[in-house]
Formats: sequence, C-alpha cells, structure tokens
Amino acid sequence: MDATLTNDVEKASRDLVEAGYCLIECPLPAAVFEKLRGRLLEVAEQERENGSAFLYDGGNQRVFSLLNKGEEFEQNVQDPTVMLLMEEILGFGFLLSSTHANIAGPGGSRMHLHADQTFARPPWPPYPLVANSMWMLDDFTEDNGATRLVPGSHLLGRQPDYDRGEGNTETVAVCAPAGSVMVFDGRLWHQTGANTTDRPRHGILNYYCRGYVRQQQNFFSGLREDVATRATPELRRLLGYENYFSLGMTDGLP
Ligand SMILES: O=C(O)CCC(=O)C(=O)O
Repeated sequence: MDATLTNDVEKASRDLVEAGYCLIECPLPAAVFEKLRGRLLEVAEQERENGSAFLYDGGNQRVFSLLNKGEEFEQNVQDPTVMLLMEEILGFGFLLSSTHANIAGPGGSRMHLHADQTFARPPWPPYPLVANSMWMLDDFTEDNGATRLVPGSHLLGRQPDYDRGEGNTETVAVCAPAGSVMVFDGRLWHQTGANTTDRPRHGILNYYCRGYVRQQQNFFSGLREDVATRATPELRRLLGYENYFSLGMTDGLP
C-alpha cells in the first residue's frame, strides 16, 4: 500500500505502521516555512561560495549540523506532529540522532537503495531502531529527485540484498507539495531520486533514534555552546542531556 497525504495524525500513524512511511500536509505556518527554507538556501549557498560545501553524486549537496546554523532548525527538530509520530514508533525517551539537509541538484543521480539503520547487524529486532523525517522545502516530483521508496519493505526487517539484485527493486517516488513532511521507519528501503530538472530539490532530514541507540551526531562535542545553553527542555532531552532509565547519568545521578 502507498501512504497518502493527510492532516489526520491517526491515519498518518496507521500508514507508518502498514506502509513504513506517512505523509503529512504542511504543519507549519507559511511564515515559519518560508524562514526555514530561506535560511537553508542561504547556508547552502554560503557553503558553496566559501568552498566548505559537501558536494557529491554529480550535483547533490549535503548541509550538515543544521542546529549550529540557525534558530529555525532548532524549532524544526521539535515539531509537535513529528514528535508525536516518533514517540509512537521509537518509544518514550527517543533522541535526535542528526539533522542535515540533502539537496538533490540538477544532474544529481539516484542514490543506492538502503534502509537507514545500517549500523545494526542482522538479525534486526521486529521494530525500528531509528526513524527519519524528510521536510520537503520544494514540491517533490518524479523528475526533481523526490525520495523514492519501496512501500512495506520495512516489514522485511533487513537491508536489500545486492547479491540477489534487490538493489534494483522497483521504487515509487514520494511526490508532495512544498512544506509536506514524510516520516519513515528506519527499516524502509529508500533512496534519493535522480534530478533531471534544472532546479534543485531541497529537503531537511531530521533523524531520530531510540533512547538507547547511539546518535549519529555527537552533540556533546559538536553543538555550539550558545545553542545548548538556550535549548528548550524538549530540545535538551532530544539532544541526550536527560537520562533514559539508568543510561546517560552523571556521577550515578540523573
Ligand atoms: O534525499 C533523499 O531523498 C533521501 C536521502 C537518503 O536516503 C539518506 O540520506 O539516507
């Protein structure tokens, strides 16, 4: 089954369980969305101009560590609708694993098919260890590199087997208007599509993990001090400053 765009969180939650992904109609006020998109485009351009940009796959660009690059991103990782869905599939005390942007540029090629929990050796438990969210900052279309995926593949509970040709499994492009957010299970097979247009496709990937899984980004050594200092209680928890049962304690104390 394919998930469809919705503003009904219960339907989104069902799609996430059954299809491995769900698609939510833009939950952000227009002004907040425009600021978020504007800041990302600004940072991406600065990094291309100052030579620090991470460019790959013939036209694509990643912009890492977004929390250090604008307050807009601090709010975005705490979006209440996404928080609700993440708690449902990752459980109490889930963490932010990383936040970065993937820009599929004109001429950028299709990414290899994969599930995000690459760090976990098989056999996988029958539930996701991580989950991702893709904020679409442009309309995502078949031609401009919309994320492609294999609906239901999360239920296979493993990576595609390239030796058996599963790297070429048929995928569907997840097309939705700018502002939409897709939440997807860490076991779902997916990839960036090829961008055959003359305009970049911007997306922000806010990636979360269970409370006992190591985060992709090391926020304790990499996060700017002012960002950590002004973090809301919710953001501090997402970063890993709170204990999870007996994990994450300081000197034997929460
Ligand atoms: O940019 C996309 O559409 C997906 C990116 C992706 O699959 C990844 O970063 O693992």
